Amino acid sequence: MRLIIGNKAYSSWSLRGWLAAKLSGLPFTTSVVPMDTPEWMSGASRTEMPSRQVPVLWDGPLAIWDSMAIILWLADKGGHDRFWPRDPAPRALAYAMSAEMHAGFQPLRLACPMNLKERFPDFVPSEAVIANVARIDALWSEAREQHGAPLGEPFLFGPFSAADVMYAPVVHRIATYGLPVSAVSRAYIAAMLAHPWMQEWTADAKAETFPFDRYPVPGGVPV
Ligand SMILES: N[C@@H](CCC(=O)N[C@@H](CS)C(=O)NCC(=O)O)C(=O)O
Repeated sequence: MRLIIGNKAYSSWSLRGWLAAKLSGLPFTTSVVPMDTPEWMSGASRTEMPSRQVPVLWDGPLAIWDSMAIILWLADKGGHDRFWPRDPAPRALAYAMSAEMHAGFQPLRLACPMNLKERFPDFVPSEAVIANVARIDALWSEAREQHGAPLGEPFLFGPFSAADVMYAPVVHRIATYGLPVSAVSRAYIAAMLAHPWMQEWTADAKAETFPFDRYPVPGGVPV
């Protein structure tokens, strides 16, 4: 399989696709297509992207685009239990909160783009961003307290799962913009940032040299 992604420093949906591929345990190669180059803007570098977006997974002749479809495909192929909790109560919550992330939280996504090259120590969140973060904090706390912590593992539902894949860029956003969350969520963020796949992605992101200024948030400090 071949996964096509955008800039690791900035493409939050690409991070989800890549983490899903890692979680599948299946062999895959990764092609990074730099975003916002003249080739990207003209579409010349996006001929293998049916929706003209990243991520796209090519499995032989089949294209699977969109992070949620990639999770579904890889869970079919790599084993459902690798991706989702088996018991009904945690599985219901994992499905619902992953879908809520995939479809929502626009204020947070617009105001706080994923950026692995900078931090924003003086960032002042709007009320809408605070409300998004409070909702995410409540979801994370429910997952951790009712399902993750009792299993003795640090991720939302215990072992690293598709729900962690879906929220991974939010972990970065909260850390990058210093957004306020509970102690339970802070511990979850620390566990996520220490995960070897997150560390591998971040190291690659920091080494990227592609020019990119789509998200000009003021006050950035290089990290
Ligand atoms: N719903 C899609 C969203 C994918 C998406 O918005 N990808 C962005 C990059 S993070 C993209 O390719 N945008 C097209 C563009 O920048 O022109 C998914 O879940 O994968």
